[in-house]
Amino acid sequence: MNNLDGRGQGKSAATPPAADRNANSRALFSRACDVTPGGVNSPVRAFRGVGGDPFFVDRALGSRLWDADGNEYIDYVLSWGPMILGHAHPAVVQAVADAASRGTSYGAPTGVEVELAEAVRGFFPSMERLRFVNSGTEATMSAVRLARGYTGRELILKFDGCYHGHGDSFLVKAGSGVATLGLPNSPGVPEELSKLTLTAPFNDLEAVETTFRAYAGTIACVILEPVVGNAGFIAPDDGFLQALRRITEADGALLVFDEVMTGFRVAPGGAQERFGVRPDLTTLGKVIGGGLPVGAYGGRREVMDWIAPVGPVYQAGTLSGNPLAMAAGLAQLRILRDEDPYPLLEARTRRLVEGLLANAAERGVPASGGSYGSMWGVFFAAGPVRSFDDAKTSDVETFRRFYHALLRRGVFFAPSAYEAGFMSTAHTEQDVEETISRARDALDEALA
Ligand code: KE4
Repeated sequence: MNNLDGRGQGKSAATPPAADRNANSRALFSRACDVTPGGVNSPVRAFRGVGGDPFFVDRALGSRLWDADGNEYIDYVLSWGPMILGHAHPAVVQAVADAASRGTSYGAPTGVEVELAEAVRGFFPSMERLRFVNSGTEATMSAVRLARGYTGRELILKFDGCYHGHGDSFLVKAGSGVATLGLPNSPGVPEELSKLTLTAPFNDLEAVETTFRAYAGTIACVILEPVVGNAGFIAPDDGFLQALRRITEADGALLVFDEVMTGFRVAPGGAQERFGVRPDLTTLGKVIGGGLPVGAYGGRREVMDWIAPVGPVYQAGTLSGNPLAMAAGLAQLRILRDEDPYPLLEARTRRLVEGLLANAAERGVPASGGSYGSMWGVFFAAGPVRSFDDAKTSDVETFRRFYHALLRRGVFFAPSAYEAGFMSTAHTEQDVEETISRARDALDEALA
């Protein structure tokens, strides 16, 4: 099946033996478990949220993934967000190859870092100054250190279910892998540090106002996923983000939008463009690296000027601004900017969610969901899901059965009830209709 730019799908690496379609993945998983905790380099990949063992990827192209046994999947995980143009886009692959031929890292500034920074600022004008790092975690850790340094305050406020990477201050009622694994707070995070992280339920404005009254003048920042993706997909109530802007402004706390996932997804300029709220700081990741390790944080000039070497707040990184990662990110952002795939991505994503919800409604299965741009989510819960507590009322058992029935039918969703899904420009209309059809059969199997 061709995808948007006419690239045909490649032949699968190997046709799965009729007997066992997972033999190679199972052998790799066994070896991996002998050398790496849980056999994975990031917990959510271990399928603990859905049961069973993970497949190992052999290759990917466009909207497709093939595993080590040659099984083909329509991919909606897309590396948890980065692959907005689909896998192995020729422009991105070529940019990385060209960059590699000139060396892979210098530890000195390059022109491509400046070009990518200018391109990012073109999408996010609130990022008057920005700094590249190597992951979303580094971006959020740095943004919080900066907020504490700039304000001279120590407390931060986050929301239950929001995940901001694995920085110590964030592993307090976090979402994503922590939620999937049911780890409320991670061991190893000092109690003294956890006490500096206040939490509130997402969309609970009263809780936020109460917290600010109780801790007036002592909160360095509020950090949030402006559209939650790490507790499943949860949209902000009308006015919620605007109210956070007003409350933080009045108190002198900084407003930090963690747009690592929402950036370039819910709109070209992220949630801050879609909802018209200008945060003091923004963190980015995923899409800006085109699949290579890149994060970024940035915002108001007078705040960012507190970052070394201009200011006293220290942050550094050997591979920050890596030329291959910058080249991949720049290639991807140029296409997003010049080809404007957003109307198509939004329509295709909306159609997918509509189809998945219709499948459930036709069978009397409680389900709710939504999407903004190319980020989406569906819960096996009647809804509306406005908070992490609401999300936890989902029927995870039905989700697990549905998940594996769908995987066997060649569709790869995030292996957790508490994750958002994505869409790429490589997903065709036929891919989406085929997905809805396979999901209908998978749901019937799950309910049988
Ligand atoms: P990384 O350190 O994983 O690059 O970014 C951390 C991060 C920060 N903020 C938000 C809103 C994020 O979604 C993430 C990472 N997202 C998860 C998936 N929900 C990454 C997947 C994983 O942990 O393997």
